[in-house]
Order: sequence, then C-alpha cells, then structure tokens
Amino acid sequence: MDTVILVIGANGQLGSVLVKSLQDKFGINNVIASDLRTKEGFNGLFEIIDATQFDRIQEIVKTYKITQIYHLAAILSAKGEENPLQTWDINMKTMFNVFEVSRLNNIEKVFYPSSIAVFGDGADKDLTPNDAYLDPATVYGISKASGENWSQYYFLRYGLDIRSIRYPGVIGYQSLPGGGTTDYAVDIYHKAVLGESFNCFLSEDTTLPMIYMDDVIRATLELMDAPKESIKTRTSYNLTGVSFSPAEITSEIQNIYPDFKVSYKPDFRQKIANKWPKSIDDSAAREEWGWQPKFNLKAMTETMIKELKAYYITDLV
Ligand code: AKB
Repeated sequence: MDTVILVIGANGQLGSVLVKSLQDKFGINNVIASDLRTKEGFNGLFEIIDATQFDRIQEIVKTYKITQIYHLAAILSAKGEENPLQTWDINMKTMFNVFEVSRLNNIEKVFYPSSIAVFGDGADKDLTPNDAYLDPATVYGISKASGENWSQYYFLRYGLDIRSIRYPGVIGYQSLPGGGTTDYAVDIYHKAVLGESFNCFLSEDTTLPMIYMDDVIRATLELMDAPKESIKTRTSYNLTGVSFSPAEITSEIQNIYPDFKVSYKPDFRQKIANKWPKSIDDSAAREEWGWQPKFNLKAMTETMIKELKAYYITDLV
C-alpha cells in the first residue's frame, strides 16, 4: 500500500517546511497539505481543513486513502494565554478529532508534536530528563502534557501508532513562527540581516533549548521511519539541538555583524520562559531511534544569515 500523508496545520512554521520534505520523500501526489486557508504559491495538493471539524478530516482521509497523519495545528504558549479556555478547546478538540479519525480509519501512523512547554518548576532545569515530573504553567503546556498521555492511551488501548517529540524552539529561515515564547530567536536574525536593531522580549540570560529547522525535520522523519519495536516511549521524546540565551545568540551574530545592537525589555513571555528547561536530556531519542543533532549555534547562525541575506536580496531586486 502506498504511503499517503495528510499534514494538518501545513501553513505553520514547521508545517510549511515539513510538507516540502515529505513531498521530496514520498512524491508530490502522496502528500496532502491542509490548513484553515490556502497558501499563495503553494506547489502540491492542498485542502482546506478546520481540524475542529471531525467530518471534514474524515472526508479527506477517505477521499485520498490517507495512511499517515501529521497533526501540527495548535495554539502555542504565548498566544494561548490570551484566551486559555479557547486554547484548551482548540488544542484538545483538534487532537481528539485526529486520534479518533485515525483509529476509525486504520491510519498506520500519526505524528503528534509535544513541546518543552510540558515542563514546569517540578522538573530539573538543566538536562531535564525524559521522565521528569510535568507541571506545565501555560494552557498550551497543559494541553500538550495531556495530549502526550492521550497518545499513550490510544497506543495501549487501540494500538494506534502515535509518535511524538517534545519540540524545543525551532529556528529556520524558510518560515516565521507565531505565538510562541521562543519566537525571538528567529526574529533576531531577520533584524540583523536587515541592518536593524532588535528589542528582545526575554532577558539576556534566559537560556532555552532550541533546534535548527533541518535538524528538527530530520528528527521528525527519522522518528516516523523508525521500526515500531524501537519506539519505547509512547508519551513523547525529549529532543534538543542546542541551548543558548539571547546574549549568546547576539554575540554569535555580532561575529558576522559587529554593529548589531540588541536591547532587552522582558514582557509576559519572560514568566513563561522562566518555567522551562535550560537544557534537555534527549538520550532516550538517541538510544531508541538513533537521534543525533548536526547544527550548533555557530553553524545555525552562519546558515540563517546566509539564507536570509539571499532571501532579502532577491526580494528587494
Ligand atoms: C513556543 O514557544 O510556544 C513553542 C514551543 C517551545 O513549543 N515554540
């Protein structure tokens, strides 16, 4: 049977890059991208799906004979705090719809992203272990901690093969994040390349776990490719690439743009970041399915700046 993949939330920061990689791997006609709105210039198969609508997901699954679903739609940590009950409703409803449609239609594999937002003060901040106590302080984090347990439940009760990674902050040049606490680490590169100064909403010493886009896409595909027997963790896997603070990323950027200036004005997002790990122990992912990050802060910075320069130059011509 051919692998036919549905990506829900395909227009987001990760979705837009992941869809391209899935198209390269499985063929453009075997990947159905979906989101609330179409995306200008998108190349491939696209369907409008509001994932709060069970029937719509089921219709697309049946029409295209979908075998795998990547459910990337969610309201993130910072945005989610604006309306906690609505965030809970959307994050949980979309998740249950995907899990139920998958169970009822014998979907082979489901990808459900979790986040470092599941951790709170009950977990060690340094090298946070995979099985740390989870006491998230944002509604996004609560929804993901709960979603991890539901993933495990669907696996144990129904045998649904759901796989999950706790994403750290994702940094890439191809797309912009929206509504997260780690978003500054993408914006800062754009400002540097545009020759502008940057005002950071986190304090200069706020260290958080992050990962470069190429690494996170590779991790996601490697996890989905791994033999079922090697997936021993059915809640979610810790995963990391690199940890740094705003001061450290600034100094790395200043190696390329010595005049780049950053000021600091912590806002409500500082409180969210203060609850999160500084670094992550991802040894379970390394041992169980061979995870190895490739990009450190220097390599990431050089690539981000090179790619954004090319992007802005093309855009300006
Ligand atoms: C956020 O900041 O909310 C996300 C995340 C770490 O899940 N980038």
